[in-house]
Amino acid sequence: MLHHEYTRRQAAYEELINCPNTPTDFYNGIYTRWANPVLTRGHIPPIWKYDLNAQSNPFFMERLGVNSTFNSGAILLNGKYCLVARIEGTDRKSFFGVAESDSPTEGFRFREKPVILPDTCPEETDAYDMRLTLHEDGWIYGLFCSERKDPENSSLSAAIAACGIVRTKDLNTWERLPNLKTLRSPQQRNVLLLPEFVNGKYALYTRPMEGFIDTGSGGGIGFGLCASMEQAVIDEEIVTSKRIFHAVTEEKNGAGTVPIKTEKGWIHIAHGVRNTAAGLRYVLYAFAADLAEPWKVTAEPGGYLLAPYGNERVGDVSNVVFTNGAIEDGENVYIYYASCDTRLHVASTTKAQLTDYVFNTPADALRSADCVKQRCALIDRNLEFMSDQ
Ligand code: M1P
Repeated sequence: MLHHEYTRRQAAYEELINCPNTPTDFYNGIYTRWANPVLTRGHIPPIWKYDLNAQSNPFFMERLGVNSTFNSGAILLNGKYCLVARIEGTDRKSFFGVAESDSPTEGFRFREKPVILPDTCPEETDAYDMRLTLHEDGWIYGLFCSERKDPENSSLSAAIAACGIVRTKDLNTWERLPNLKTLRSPQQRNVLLLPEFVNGKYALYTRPMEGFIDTGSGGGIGFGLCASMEQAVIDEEIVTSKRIFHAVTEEKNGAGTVPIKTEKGWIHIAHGVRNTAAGLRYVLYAFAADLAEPWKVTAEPGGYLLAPYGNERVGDVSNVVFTNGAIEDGENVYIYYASCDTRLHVASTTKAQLTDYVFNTPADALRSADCVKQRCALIDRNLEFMSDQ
């Protein structure tokens, strides 16, 4: 017999999914923040967690709990806004689920079952943070972090991060390809594929790392070319957006959304990390890369684009915002960002706003004295302008 509690749980789930979203009054002129998260653990269908049978589950317990739904790849497919979310079970293992909606800001519902990736990598313990690229070769590629125990290190928490690669046409059937090999970097996370060939090759943004958490001598976001995605090998990685002392990227940074193509360049929304007395603080920042030579940064505004705000500050890994997916729909851009490795939000903007932000926001002046000069120059221009009115 179906457990009577199921009806209540299912009704609460439907109510959450059908809850309309509204823009908040947060203002910076760059993007609109939306009030409700687009994905939370409440968006997981009850059938994924409970045994519905009253006989085998008399207390209607969660048999396979879900802790969080966050860092999502994003793509517009057949008119649907699709998110390939990182879902973390209460057992700490992450897996992927496709949630889709007719709207970019609300109504996301997971497909019937989680994503089943071909299990070709027996040493892989965890898989997370997929970045989806609709490439001009016709495939949708998913690049994600494939994590395993470091067999050479006796510490129980020593892990190795590599870039796993899958491809699909429909987000239902997935082909697994061999992991990316970067000949000069022992570990990789936050790798993404540009949608277009560069010099006839696949172009990837990487994040050279010496350790699992610390990037060590890795100077920032890397860029490399490879001839094939079926045996993806990158020999040389050029550092693009660099880590900078006393900037939002001082501790580390990493590519985020698939770059947004504009007339003036590829616009990246990446993450930057700094250390604080309260631990690492993750924010989003933006930069532009040259269209023809996408390893060259052509503009990088100072400071962050988006930082944890209000309730976004608190969660499993507090003081973190992170993105690995945005959707372009004509002129509109929807940035899906997670807070505190716990839930997923959306911010909406336009290509024109992002272009203006990236190319007309002053670069980091790097020193307090110069930052004060920068700000006084703005005030002086405003005073002069207002006196002319
Ligand atoms: O916990 C914050 C983020 O930490 C990692 O990002 P990075 O490799 O830049 O440190 C990732 O594990 C990411 O999933 C997570 O959100």
